[in-house]
Amino acid sequence: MAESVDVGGVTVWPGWLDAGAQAAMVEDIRAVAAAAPFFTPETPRGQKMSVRMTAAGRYGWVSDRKGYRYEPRHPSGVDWPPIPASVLAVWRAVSGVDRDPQCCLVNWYGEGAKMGLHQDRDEADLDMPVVSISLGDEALFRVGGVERGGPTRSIWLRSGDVAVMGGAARLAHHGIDRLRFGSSTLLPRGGRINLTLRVVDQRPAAQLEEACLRV
Ligand code: MD3
Ligand code: FE
Repeated sequence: MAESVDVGGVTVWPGWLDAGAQAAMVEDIRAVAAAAPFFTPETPRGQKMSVRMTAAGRYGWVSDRKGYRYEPRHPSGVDWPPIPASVLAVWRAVSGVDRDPQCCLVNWYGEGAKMGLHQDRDEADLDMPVVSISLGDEALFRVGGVERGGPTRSIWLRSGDVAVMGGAARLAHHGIDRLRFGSSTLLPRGGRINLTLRVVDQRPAAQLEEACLRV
């Protein structure tokens, strides 16, 4: 495996997945989307986001006029499908923690889609990292500090890259400025899929006690 790169406290592993593993993961995501179709989230103010979303795992992240939150079901009422084994394997290899993710958020970027600078802070245990997997077209990723308005750094994320946001970077502002649409042939009609893996809940009390007794 190649060396990792540090971008403002985010650890990026360029080319973590080879072409075959990327293609297999896309097939796994197609199956997720067949069970839990992509939808277009709206901000609480009623603005449509340019990214389409779905999820796998115990929880999915949804946003609509009621606000944004984790939900145990897809807007259609079905359970989210399980997180594919190929995706779980990446988390287990890079997260450095003993819990499995409870949400695999699937973001689908078409031509012109972007994601504004934001923090991910809807999860209860911020000691748990977020792991991101990029598939398809290259995307200009920007990361800043915990405070809004500070300096930012940018890096192109490419298909197969894995990023780990832990420690101080967990609350860093970040976003996707733009895609190089059509830069990858992984998705036949172009675009980008980003998977973000998250632990949503606080660790169960029984596990907390166990952890305390061990020290
Ligand atoms: C840095 N997604 O879903 S992934 C998101 O490419 C999100 O779709 C972007 O931001 C995407 O919330 C960026 C990389 C990422 C994810 C979470 C982070 C970077 C992060 C949390 C803290 C700091
Ligand atoms: Fe985010």
